[in-house]
Amino acid sequence: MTKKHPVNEKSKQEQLEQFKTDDRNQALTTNQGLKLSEDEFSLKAGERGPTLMEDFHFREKMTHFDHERIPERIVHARGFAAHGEFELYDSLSEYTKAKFLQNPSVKTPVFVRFSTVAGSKGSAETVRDARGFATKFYTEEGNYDLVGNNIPVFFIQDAIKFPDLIHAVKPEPHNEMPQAASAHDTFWDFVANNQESAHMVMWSMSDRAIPRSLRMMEGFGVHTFRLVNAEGKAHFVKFHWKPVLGTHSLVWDEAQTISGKDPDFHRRDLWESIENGDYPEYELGIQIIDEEDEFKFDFDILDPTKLWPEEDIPVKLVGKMTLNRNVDNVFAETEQVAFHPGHVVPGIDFSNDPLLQGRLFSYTDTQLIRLGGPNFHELPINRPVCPFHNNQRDGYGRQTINKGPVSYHRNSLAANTPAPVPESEGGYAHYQEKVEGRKVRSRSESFKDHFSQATLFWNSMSDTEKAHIISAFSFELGKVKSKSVQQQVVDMFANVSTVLAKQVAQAIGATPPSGTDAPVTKSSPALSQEQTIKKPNTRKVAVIVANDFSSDLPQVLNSLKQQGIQPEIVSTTLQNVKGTDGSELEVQHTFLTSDSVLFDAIYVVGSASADEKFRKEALTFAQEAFEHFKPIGATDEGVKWLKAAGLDSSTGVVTGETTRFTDEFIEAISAHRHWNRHVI
Ligand code: HDE
Repeated sequence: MTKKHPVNEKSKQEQLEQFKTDDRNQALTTNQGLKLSEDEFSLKAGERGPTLMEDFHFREKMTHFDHERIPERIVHARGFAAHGEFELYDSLSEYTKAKFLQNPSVKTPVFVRFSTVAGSKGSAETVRDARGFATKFYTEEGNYDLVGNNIPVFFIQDAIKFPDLIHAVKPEPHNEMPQAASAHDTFWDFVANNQESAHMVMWSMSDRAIPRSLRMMEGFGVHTFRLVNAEGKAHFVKFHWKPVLGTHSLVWDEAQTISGKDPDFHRRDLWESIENGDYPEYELGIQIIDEEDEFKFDFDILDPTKLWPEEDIPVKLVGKMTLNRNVDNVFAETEQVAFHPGHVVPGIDFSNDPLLQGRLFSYTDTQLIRLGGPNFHELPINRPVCPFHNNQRDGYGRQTINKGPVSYHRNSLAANTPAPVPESEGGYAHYQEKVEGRKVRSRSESFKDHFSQATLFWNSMSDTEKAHIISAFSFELGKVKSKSVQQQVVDMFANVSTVLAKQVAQAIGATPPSGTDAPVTKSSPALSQEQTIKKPNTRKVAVIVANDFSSDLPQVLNSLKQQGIQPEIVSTTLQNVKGTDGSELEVQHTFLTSDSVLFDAIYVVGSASADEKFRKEALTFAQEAFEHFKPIGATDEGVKWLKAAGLDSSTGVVTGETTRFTDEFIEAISAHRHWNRHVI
């Protein structure tokens, strides 16, 4: 007898509501529900006497506190998450039978956790690193997790090397330095001696590793997966997330300053956007390869250090994810969420990528230590929205109360239930790939080209992006103490580009390689962020205003707001600033509490009555923004100040002298950065 699997009766949000509690206006109690009459003094033998063992309230409160922390994730410890929903554009039934990919009218609840990889839980968020992009889809057939990164390839080809990679990138064990940084000897020693890392290192030295916002970065499933349709036909696929706001980055100097000024920069940006109703959106894309075409490419599609060039295998956009709700409690949701690439639904299957195969073991294993036992699936954030039944029992933290004496299969006492369900009724059946081979510890010859795609990446970059990559290598290797490691890395990356290797060698005092690069035969424009969507909305502008600002200002600010731009007033104090016509503006930041690095653009207004100190502070903002290639606008007195500082006649600097000031400033903001300033 099989029971029909009830569908999505409850949205994830409704399910989570049952577990929420509001402690406001409630009596203070112990965890046993006992009301307490006092909570500030422990129970003592006399006012000046020793504390008594009998004080159960003190012991409960202190014991709970002592156990408040759980182990942080060994990787991706620093993360932030939000709820949302996924909507499909058109049925994907041609490729997969996954129910949530059939019907465009179904909204699938999702929970997405973004993260850095190397740093500890409290580390800064704008460090140079890959970003995790993990999505849990709560589907009617169970949870599906797409646990990806913002870089489409990985450092290694076989999961057995993951502990080595992570040991090398984490702070060095003898002195636990540096935190959340790859700029040290052991990481680069690993790179030079594990040359399969070349392609991903190119990405992590590029602007991709310092995203402007979690809302403005791509996501990739990295591995090749399989989609399987109702007829049992499979296709190889790669998954992509494409941010609707385009893919944008910080510049390195700015990223480092933000690490100090606001270590929470990315979570604040995500949190505030959602609170403002500027919901982050990402389109889901798939690249598809027919099974028959598996060997048609000049790379092995099982090799996770290879991407599928979008110009050869286009990305089909199949749906959109919108993040529209912040969490209520970071520990309960963001910290306790447990992702696993093995959380799949019928119609989604694996490839034999040896990195993916190893991940299929690692994630459950890590949850056991991190979440303290095998019942983490019962935590509210991890529960599927459909029912789950099996013969698993007991263990730490068990919440389900399974009724009846039977907890085994096969049985007669419960009519042999819970019972497996045939594939035709939704039971998961692994794709029947034909496999044969000898047991070997070795790697396929087809995995041995480590440099072609690293070169493809390099050749696809704009001149500015190339300059940033050279600076990133020069920074990172400049921090490496071992001359030998420095030289090994230069020699290794000469295989990618001698132009790159020579310039890095020059910067770090290593011996440059000889030779020149082969003529470029192939590039992939999709890899360059220069090609990305450029939009003004949600961009933050620091509007530097003093008393006696001109009466035109409110109109300019309104025009910016109409484009979804967020002007925020910066002044000397938090007192309202007053205009010449008596109007007032609320000040959000002072020169003390903010900094140009925390904004996308600067608008210097000033006024004739602003003093010298104000002018200097305003110019510090403008100068720094100028060096970070940011759009700068100026009207009124601000124009004179910029002129005097020589900042006026450069690209991306728009002054009130033009009659189209507002339009031009909006255009300059949309462009994100103005690279041809040659400031560095
Ligand atoms: Fe992970 N990875 N990983 N990883 N990974 C973890 O699982 C692991 C890899 C990724 O926000 C851990 O729950 C191995 C690639 C993300 O909670 C752990 C290998 C990609 C997250 C683990 C990889 C990822 C993790 C640590 C090599 C991109 C954060 C905590 C075979 C496709 C998820 C945890 C979150 C987390 C193992 C490589 C993405 C230890 C063994 C490639 C986004 O299980």
